[in-house]
Amino acid sequence: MTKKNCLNENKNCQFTKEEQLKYASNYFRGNIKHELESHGVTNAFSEDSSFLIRFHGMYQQDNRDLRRERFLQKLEPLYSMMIRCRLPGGIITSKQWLEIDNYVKNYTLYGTIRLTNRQTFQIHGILKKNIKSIHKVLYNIQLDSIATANDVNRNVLCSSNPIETMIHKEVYEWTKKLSNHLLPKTNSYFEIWLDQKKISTTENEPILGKTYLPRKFKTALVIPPHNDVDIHANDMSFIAIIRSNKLIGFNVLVGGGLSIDHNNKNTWPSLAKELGFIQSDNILSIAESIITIQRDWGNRSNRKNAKTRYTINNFGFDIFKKEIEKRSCITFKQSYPYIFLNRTDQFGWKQDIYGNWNLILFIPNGRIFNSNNIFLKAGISEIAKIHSKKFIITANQNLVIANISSSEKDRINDIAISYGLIQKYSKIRLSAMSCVSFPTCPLAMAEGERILPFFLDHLEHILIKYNMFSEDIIFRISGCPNGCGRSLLSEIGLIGKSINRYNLYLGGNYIGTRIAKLYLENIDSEEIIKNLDILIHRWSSERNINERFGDFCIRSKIVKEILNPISDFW
Ligand code: SRM
Ligand code: SF4
Repeated sequence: MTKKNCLNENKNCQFTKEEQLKYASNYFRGNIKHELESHGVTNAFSEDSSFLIRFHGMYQQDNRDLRRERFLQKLEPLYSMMIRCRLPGGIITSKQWLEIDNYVKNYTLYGTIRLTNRQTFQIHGILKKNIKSIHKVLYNIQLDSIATANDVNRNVLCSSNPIETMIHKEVYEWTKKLSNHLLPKTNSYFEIWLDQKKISTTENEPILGKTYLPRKFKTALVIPPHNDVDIHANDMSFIAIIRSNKLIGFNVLVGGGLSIDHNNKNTWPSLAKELGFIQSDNILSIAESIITIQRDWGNRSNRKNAKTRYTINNFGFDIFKKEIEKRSCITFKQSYPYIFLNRTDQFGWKQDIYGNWNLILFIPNGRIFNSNNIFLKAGISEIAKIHSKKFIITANQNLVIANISSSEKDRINDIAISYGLIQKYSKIRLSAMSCVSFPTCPLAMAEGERILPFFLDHLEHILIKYNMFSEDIIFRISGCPNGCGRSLLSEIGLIGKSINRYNLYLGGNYIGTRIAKLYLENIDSEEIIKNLDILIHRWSSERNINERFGDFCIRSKIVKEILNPISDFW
């Protein structure tokens, strides 16, 4: 293994075990095929293979609720796989949806589809013996799970607001092109999961390289004024600049990211920084330059220091920017001004500029299942049977039934109502988000998705008490400091520490351009509610006109504003 990717040639640089595995895996093949075909006593992949299958969009998990009971019964954990589909911009046809819905019903342990905050869906609970069947289903409907996990460019986000369709269509086309351009080129996915023949003996990855990226890499395209994709959580973002109703190009940003380690000051969240403006047709060149710099300069000896924001910090922003210009032969122009007004999806029936209708459904936590009174799974599949166009998964874990003609509208509305898909919810609930966390996430420290309704019930009650019920607050939970629920970009953010204990962060803003600051550490749900009651009461009586909760927390010095996360976050 060469050391040419070492961060610092002079130091005695050690590659991580993950880097060595990637290098030796022959483009993500490793021993996966053999382990897939051997039917031993375990339902699990080995540790090495479970790392490598991530490059094919799967995670090995077990049901953590059952761990203890199975241990006592001397059974191995209930292993299964979660698969994440690649869906640039979140667009899926109704026909594809029906096939997925059908698969989930017949082949999974949990029977649910989980919309993610990166505009795709995850299927949890697929047994190893069934894993090839999901890839066949995906292949038959022109989908796959390539590059949705591990050290590659992940599912590319695109604003999902269906109203400004003309611009949306153009930006979505760039989203697809970017996704395809940055995709791994190896044939290993097709050989392992679809039994296709090896097409060439010499593979190469012109953009990503043999050991791919040092860490996961995230890309988003956004159409102001809606920051619905949360650009600051991304390594690379493109802000569509629209003048006279035309897309004239993009402002480019780099280095956003949110994960931290509790009490590890060498980790910090970061907002993405503006590089400048480019014309639309320069987007692939610029993206390729950014990603190859991260490939070549990113830290491969410490995965906690490997994301783009750390590379930028290690080398310096100006040097990073100059290198992009050098590699792409494109000079950034001055960024254009733009504004963000919100992040939350618009719900209900909305007509686009062509006169087509869109029904934007609120999906609590993105979890598609049938409960006692809301039949999300059944209702959406009924709609998919009659609506021949597309659905859009939003980066807020919601679903748009898009492009509905006026003649279809009443029928779809009737189905939506009869299955309970259209309900009245408070603003705070509609904006809230949590990561998955227990029982499937192996990294979970505290509850996420399952405890969100508890907090929202209490918060609604508090808002009613202080006459603030019509107000919106961005409230988010992440079950651990990896921060998948994007808590550090919320006005009230919880990050799990251990069972029923969280750190409480405040002071992020409504539009997602300010990082939240730690207010209280390691408190339980009762203390969280008690403290939020006091703070919301103060906000209701001391706020300036229309002042948002996050802004109030900063102005009132409840928490200090984070101007430079490296020095101010901890
Ligand atoms: Fe995430 C890992 C779920 C968005 C930061 N994330 C995980 C895993 C795969 C756990 C694991 O590694 O075994 C979780 C699977 C749980 C499960 O059972 O489904 C998981 N992440 C999610 C999802 C499903 C949360 C959701 O409820 O929507 C999101 C899937 C997005 C997708 O479709 O690709 C998800 N994860 C995020 C985000 C938010 C975003 O990207 O906008 C972040 C923070 C932004 C960022 O990257 O800085 C995020 N996830 C992480 C990290 C920390 C990465 C790091 O920089 O250190 C991990 C752990 C890791 O990679 O080592 C992680
Ligand atoms: Fe799992 Fe932590 Fe991500 Fe939640 S934030 S899904 S607990 S890794």
